[in-house]
Amino acid sequence: MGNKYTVYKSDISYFSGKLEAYLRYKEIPHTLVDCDSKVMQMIAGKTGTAKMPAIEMDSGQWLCDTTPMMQWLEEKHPNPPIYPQDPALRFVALLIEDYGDEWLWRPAMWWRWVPKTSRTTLGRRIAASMVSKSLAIPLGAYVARRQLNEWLWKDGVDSNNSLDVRDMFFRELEFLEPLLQDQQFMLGSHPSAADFGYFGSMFRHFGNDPISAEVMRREGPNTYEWLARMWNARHSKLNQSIDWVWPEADYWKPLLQRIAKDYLPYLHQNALAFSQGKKRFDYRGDSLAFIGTVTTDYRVWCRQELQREFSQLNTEDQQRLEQLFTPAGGISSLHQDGVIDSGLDQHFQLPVDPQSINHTPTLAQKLFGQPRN
Ligand SMILES: N[C@@H](CCC(=O)N[C@@H](CS)C(=O)NCC(=O)O)C(=O)O
Repeated sequence: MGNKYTVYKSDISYFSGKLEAYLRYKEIPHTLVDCDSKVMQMIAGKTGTAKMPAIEMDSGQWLCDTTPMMQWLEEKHPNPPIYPQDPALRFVALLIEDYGDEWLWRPAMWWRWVPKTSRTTLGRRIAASMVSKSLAIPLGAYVARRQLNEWLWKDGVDSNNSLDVRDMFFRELEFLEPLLQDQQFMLGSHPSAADFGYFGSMFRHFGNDPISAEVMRREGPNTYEWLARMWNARHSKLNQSIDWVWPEADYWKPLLQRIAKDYLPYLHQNALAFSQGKKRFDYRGDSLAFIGTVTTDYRVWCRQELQREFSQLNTEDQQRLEQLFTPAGGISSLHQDGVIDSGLDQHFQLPVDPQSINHTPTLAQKLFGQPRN
């Protein structure tokens, strides 16, 4: 009998690493297919977007975008759950997953594309896998330039904040080290959505790319060990009963603060810019500013999802969350200006039926891809 899921991925892709670790942990049978540019076009035709990872199912339906994908898969393969049963802790897990996915993207791009050794290596590797080995050198230079511009220089990173973006990685290691020295996984004895959210950047970027991997080995040995633990985690090898831990230990403070004072304000400012029809906006947070950063509809949807989750909690659980975050600056930015609709609810309804997709890529998309996560 064939496998039920065909996973289109790349071994240097942030979100492919996240999804693959999830499937491995849950021991969900799947077949892996490496993406090249033809496969990417095929995915775009089936799902509407040239993005990986994507899953094709025997039914002919597709799954895309790792956060909704994992929620969908959890319904089909519920044991063991990656979302804690405690509704307030489930919210924390989802919030951290989102933070890992979206907030760590920028420093991951910095460490891959700014240091020259990394830029050259990764540019060639992508060009070779996407197009052809014989074109790796010239095309690699083009790929590197595209990534540098698209994700950094044209997205709010400049000479004023470039080193702050670099240092976001160090701040993460400072937070993760005591936590991962203390426990096996971020929220306790088993991997949760929070671990998978962090895994994308940590495994396929920071722990993989030539310069940042060395930094991690030196400055973040517990994090380095956790990467291997996550990659090799199989639920059948772990204890049946799960011990989840409420994130109140002192070492959580830096992350809770960044979420309260940087990430949630970013989501709010992005959503506000979206509602005003602005293609770019000046993000100003507690420790960072991104002037002229690109407004993304996907992150408006992420915020809407978090608001939806929060609104479904009972008053007591909402209060527990408010109390957890109060010393870190509070979560009022999650609620500020209410729900701003991304209009993407329908788009993220899974599974995707390719019959319903009418994808006609522009010439620019055909030539240069579709860079937006
Ligand atoms: N929100 C999506 C993001 C997927 C994504 O951004 N994938 C990147 C690779 S890690 C991609 O395919 N980018 C295509 C491009 O840059 O053209 C998810 O969670 O899967």
